Amino acid sequence: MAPNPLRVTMFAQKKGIALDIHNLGIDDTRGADYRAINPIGQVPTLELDDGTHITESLTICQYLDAVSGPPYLCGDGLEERTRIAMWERRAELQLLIPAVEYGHHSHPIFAARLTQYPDWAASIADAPKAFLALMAARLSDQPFLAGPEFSIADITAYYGCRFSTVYGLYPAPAPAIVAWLERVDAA
Ligand SMILES: N[C@@H](CCC(=O)N[C@@H](CS)C(=O)NCC(=O)O)C(=O)O
Repeated sequence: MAPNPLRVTMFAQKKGIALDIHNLGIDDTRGADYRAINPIGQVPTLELDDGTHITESLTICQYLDAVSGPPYLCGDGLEERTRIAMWERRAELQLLIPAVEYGHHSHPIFAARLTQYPDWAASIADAPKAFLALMAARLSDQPFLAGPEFSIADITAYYGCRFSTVYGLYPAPAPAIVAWLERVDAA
């Protein structure tokens, strides 16, 4: 259900990589057992066959991309990698994080889990819509966020868009965004 594990799950699916997925409950990440694996207490974590743990969703995706074959969703070659990294970072900072943080600081489901600051939520409420407007303009003359190829930038933006909708920040998606969501689903 959480956006960062969903990013990794979609990335693996699109690459055709089978992961053995263990879903954790919302309180499991706070336990000592999980903290021994990821001291930050967040999901996702990738466990390799040799017991190595890799955390941070983007890092996990970059690892999966590097150890699997093409198409390389983090890019192939300097120009493509740089362009995709730029748009992925923009999508994370301008869209996914504001949408998720808005939810954390406004939705009742998180009230018992963290100290909510509604003013903070209100101050970032317009960011996702602004980035999605920029995206809609870009997507009117190219198929995917970073350019002609489907990439990790689309996956990050996809969940930013979905969670913006869930939290009521983007109730009426632009036609170019609706068409792009369908392209991402089909990629
Ligand atoms: N930078 C981390 C962020 C991970 C993150 O925020 N995970 C959330 C779920 S989407 C989480 O574990 N929240 C539980 C908590 O913070 O206690 C990543 O991309 O892997």
